[in-house]
Amino acid sequence: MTIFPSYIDQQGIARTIHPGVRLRQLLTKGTPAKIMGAHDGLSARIAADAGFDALWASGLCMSSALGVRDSDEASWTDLLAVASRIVEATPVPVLVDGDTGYGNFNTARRFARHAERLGAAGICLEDKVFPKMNSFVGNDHKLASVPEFCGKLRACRESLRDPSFVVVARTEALIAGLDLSEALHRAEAYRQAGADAIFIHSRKTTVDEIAAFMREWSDRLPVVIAPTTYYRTPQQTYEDMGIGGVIWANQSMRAAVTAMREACRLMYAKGPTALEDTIAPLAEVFKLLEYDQLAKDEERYQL
Ligand code: SPV
Ligand code: MG
Repeated sequence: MTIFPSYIDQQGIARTIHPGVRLRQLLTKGTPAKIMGAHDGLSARIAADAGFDALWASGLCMSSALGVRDSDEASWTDLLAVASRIVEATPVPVLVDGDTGYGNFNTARRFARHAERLGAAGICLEDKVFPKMNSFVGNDHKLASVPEFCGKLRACRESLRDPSFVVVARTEALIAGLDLSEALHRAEAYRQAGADAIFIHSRKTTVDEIAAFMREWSDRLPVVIAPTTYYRTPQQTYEDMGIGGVIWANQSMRAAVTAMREACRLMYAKGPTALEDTIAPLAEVFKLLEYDQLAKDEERYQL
């Protein structure tokens, strides 16, 4: 993985022109990057405020926020509109979930170019066939052929203008019930096709198959994971395994579902007094969205 030029400021923060450069640094810094799922501008702000290194514009969570299923029901323009709000909300680099690339190499590369233009740090494409289904739903996860998916990756790489824009190749081999050797074979083919990092996905409740993958993979390219089902794994384990980034893909959206459901239940049953003390005061919302900065800017610019 190539690191592009940048400088480190006095706080030790890498300042770069393109967010792709920052994401590359995060994935190669030696401790796993902490990457939080976001589904809109507000969840992006909250995650960045909490200190996360990067954001995952999650297909599942953006679809859920749009009220549709994570099975390519939302169009890619729908999803990129949301991703652009996520990018705009914070200075933190955003990795956009590109699902399968919405068809063939041609739709995938248009998606990649649009994501690049809206200021994302990178995209992640997965080796399933369109339309895909969320990896945790059912057992019918058909994979694209290796040559077909490599063609998609090469088409993206060759149509992107910014060489620092990150292309993550995600293999769903383990999700599809295939074995470790197939996952490794695919990851190596995707590396040779120009991927900058590999996302190895698993829905086991332990980290074992990821650990087995990492032992064989070594450090050929940075690896990202999403421990949705094996969340109990101690954080140190990921570092010991040499993981580049841990994506907490959907916890924020699920937290929002629980909170909104409970608020609606209480409002309906008892009225607003039942929850006023437990919900964020408007002052907190205004602080989060920097209303005070707008007031200062008005003094400066609204003459
Ligand atoms: C997503 O967040 O949309 C993902 C990760 O692709 S997962 O839902 O874990 O498959
Ligand atoms: Mg997804």
